[in-house]
Amino acid sequence: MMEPIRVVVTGAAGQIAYSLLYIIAKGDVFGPDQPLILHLLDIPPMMGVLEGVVMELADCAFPLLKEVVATAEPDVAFKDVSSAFLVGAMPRKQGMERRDLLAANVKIFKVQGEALDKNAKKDVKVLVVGNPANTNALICSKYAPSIPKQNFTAMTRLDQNRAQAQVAAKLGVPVADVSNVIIWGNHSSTQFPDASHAFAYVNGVKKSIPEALKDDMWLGNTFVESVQKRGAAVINARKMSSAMSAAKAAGDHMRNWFQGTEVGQFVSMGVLSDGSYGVPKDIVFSFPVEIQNKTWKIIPNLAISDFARKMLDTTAKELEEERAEALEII
Ligand code: NAX
Repeated sequence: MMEPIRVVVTGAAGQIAYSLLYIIAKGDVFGPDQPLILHLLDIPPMMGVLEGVVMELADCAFPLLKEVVATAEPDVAFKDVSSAFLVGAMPRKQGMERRDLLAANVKIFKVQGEALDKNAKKDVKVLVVGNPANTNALICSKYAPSIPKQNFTAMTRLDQNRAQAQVAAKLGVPVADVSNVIIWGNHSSTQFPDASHAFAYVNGVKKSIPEALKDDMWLGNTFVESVQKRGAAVINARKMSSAMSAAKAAGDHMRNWFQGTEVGQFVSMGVLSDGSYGVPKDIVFSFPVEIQNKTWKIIPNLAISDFARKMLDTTAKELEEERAEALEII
């Protein structure tokens, strides 16, 4: 039997965590043989709700789940963890300015960065889901100097999954037959969903997406906009933000990080920019990556059209502005 690993989920009493904890505890992320100790962090007023979540986890009788630690103390929550899902964040309230939201979250991710630095394993893999996810990940890493910067990532996998589903629907093929759709940039409405390097199996034949679609207008207009606005569409319909799909995406992101990507497959992750594709350094930007031995690598040398260049520059500029605001607040 393998030794259990400790995994923390923050915002553990919230709606994304409610679906995510199930996926993790069932073994879908770290594998069917990896025992787990789950650490659940939320804020003091949510401890009653969290107790209910702990009861439900017990009632699921997951064979892999060895222990659950529920707490409002970051130092307890991050102790010896190998993997961290940072889902908890301050939600936008009515009348709240974007800057107020950023200010509240920058403070949360500063505290959590410090707690990770002090308590977590040095090879901890951190996924930030809570918004603004890219900038929160950057701030978190800055306050955890003893942990490699590459270990801090932000989630754009939900956007990737949404984009892949939309391409599959347009082509009339199963979603599993579409690969390598890319999300570039920020997890915000400036993100650039890009299917120009993606491919699909259509009637058993591998085709590039632009070739299979024969409709450049759709890829450059409707597709980009509908992926950018998908979150808002879900809120309109459900009166709540995406939760089940966000949890599934967080699980996909961490599973690929721990277990690798398939040969020729790339996935999108917000990672610290090294200047690839002319993107400024020192922002957490979503790039296509491949992963082996728990190490991601940006896919090099993809052709960037003039249209793509413009889109990359716009989303990078937004991230630079967010970084400037965040650093000013701190
Ligand atoms: P909920 O409001 O249901 O849950 C958030 C939970 O976080 C609450 O229980 C709250 O008490 C807790 N929390 C707040 N501050 C905390 C702190 N300092 N430490 C620990 N816990 C804290 O939100 P939910 O729908 O679960 O969404 C969580 C976050 O994910 C939001 O910031 C949301 O904007 C973001 N999302 C990010 C996505 C992405 O693709 N990156 C997509 C889905 C989602 O919108």
